[in-house]
Amino acid sequence: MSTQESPIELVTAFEKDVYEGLTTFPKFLYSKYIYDKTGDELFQKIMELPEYYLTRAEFSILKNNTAEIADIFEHPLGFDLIELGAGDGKKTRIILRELLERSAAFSYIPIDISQNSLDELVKNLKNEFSDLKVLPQQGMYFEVLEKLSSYNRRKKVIMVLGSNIGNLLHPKAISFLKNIEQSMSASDMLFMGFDQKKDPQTILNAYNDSQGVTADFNKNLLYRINRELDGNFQPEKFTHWESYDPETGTAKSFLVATEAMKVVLKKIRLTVEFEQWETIHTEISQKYDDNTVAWLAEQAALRIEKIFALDNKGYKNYVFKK
Ligand code: AVI
Repeated sequence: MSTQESPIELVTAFEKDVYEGLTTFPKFLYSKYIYDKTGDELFQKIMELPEYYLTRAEFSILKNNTAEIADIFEHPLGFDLIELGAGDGKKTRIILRELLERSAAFSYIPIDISQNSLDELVKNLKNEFSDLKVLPQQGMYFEVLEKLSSYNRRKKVIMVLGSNIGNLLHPKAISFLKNIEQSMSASDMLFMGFDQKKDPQTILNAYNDSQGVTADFNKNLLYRINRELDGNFQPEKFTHWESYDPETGTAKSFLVATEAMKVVLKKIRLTVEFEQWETIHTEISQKYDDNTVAWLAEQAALRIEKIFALDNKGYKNYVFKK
């Protein structure tokens, strides 16, 4: 149950989405809103956790196949390496170093919604690689991709690491891939990481770590609503809950109200009522197998050209062309 005391105009996308999510049954919030400054920092911590195998698995794949990946990326007329959701670029550095050592003609174009993370990334890269041409682009993936495709520049290699696509339900993942496909020409390629189905317990542990960092990350949604929408959520009254369905490969995160309560979001004049054990669904982290990735690719008119994997890592990087 929720009430809005008097109509108020919802201005930002955050306000609209929070309003919609908390007035719908069952309640939900979009995981993209976890990533403010605090959320970014918590995600950095997650990537260091012993249980969060994804980052290390992808790092090993890039490390063990660096030369072959660089061969696939390179083009005699040069190319643009465009990374969507660049983050801290820790894994990308492996490829950048190899390309620079080969004196490959390329520019690195990291795209991120957060100007802060871009500034930080560029500063660090400039320190480490003085010869690297970095052309950061702040914005939403799709807008920036559209802009880049209209330049009609040289070969584009689009990179999406970290199984970021897994935070999208299949229909949205397909639109994401379709959008990328539309920005590609025949010589362009897409290099993307997909976390794979594996022992269900390993997946549950990765999203419910023993130090509670993932719980804090999930609850950052409530802290952010408190900060930005003048809310009075008591995050300690919510439990972080993870589920994994080994049939569909979908890991789901929830925040569960441990008691009945009323929460007021003053800025959007909304009162939200929770019953005891009512849920807010906050995130999906989809796990894949080759058939599912092939199906997604087909839906987006892409074809798989090559798969990079390491034994027992349960993670794969795919090269797609159109
Ligand atoms: C960014 N994304 C791919 C992470 C994932 O694995 O779904 C976000 C995350 N959520 C909880 N832990 C990490």
